[in-house]
Amino acid sequence: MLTKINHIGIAVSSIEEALSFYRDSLGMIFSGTEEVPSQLVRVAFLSVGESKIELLEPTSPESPVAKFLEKNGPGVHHLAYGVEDIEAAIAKLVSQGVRMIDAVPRNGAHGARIAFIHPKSSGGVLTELCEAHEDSH
Ligand code: CMX
Repeated sequence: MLTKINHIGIAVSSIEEALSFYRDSLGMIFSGTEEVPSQLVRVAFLSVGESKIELLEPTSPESPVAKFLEKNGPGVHHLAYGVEDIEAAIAKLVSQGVRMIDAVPRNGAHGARIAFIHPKSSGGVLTELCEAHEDSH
C-alpha cells in the first residue's frame, strides 16, 4: 500500500529562522515555500537526495501546528508515506478499525492529496498518507 516515505514534517515557529540551520548549515536544497490554507500552515520543502523535509509554520493560532508548538515546542511533527491510491488506502485502514482524522482526502502542498491518521491509532506518531500530484513524485 505504501510506496515510500514521502517526507518528514517538522514544526517550527519561523521558517526563515529554521532555514539558517536546514539550508545554510546542513546544506539541504530549498525549493521554496507554499501556503496550505486547508491546514492553516505555510510549508517549506527541502531535499536530501531523494528524501524531503517539510518545515511547517502555523498561519493562525487555530492551526494544529500552533497547538503542537505551544504544547511541545519545535520538533518532529509527522511522518508522511506515499500511496498510489489514497481512497483505497483510507478504505483499507478504516476496515481495519484505524481512526482517520481525514476520512476524505484534503488538498496538501504541491497539489498532493493527503489524509492524516490519528496518533492514537498509530502509536503516537502522527501519520500522513500522501498521493503525490503526478508531476511532483
Ligand atoms: N504527533 C503525535 N501526537 C500528537 C500530535 C503530533 N503531531 N499532535 C497532537 N498529538 C496528540 C497530543 O499529544 C494529544 O495526546 P494526549 O491526549 O495523550 O495528550 C492528542 O494528540 C490530542 O492533542 P491536542 O493537542 O488536544 O490536539 P487536538 O486533538 O485538537 O488535535 C490532531 C490533534 C492530531 C487531531 C490535530 O493536530 C490534527 O488534526 N492534525 C492533522 C492535521 C495537521 O497536523 N496539519 C498540519 C500539517 C499539514 C501538512 O503537512 O500539510
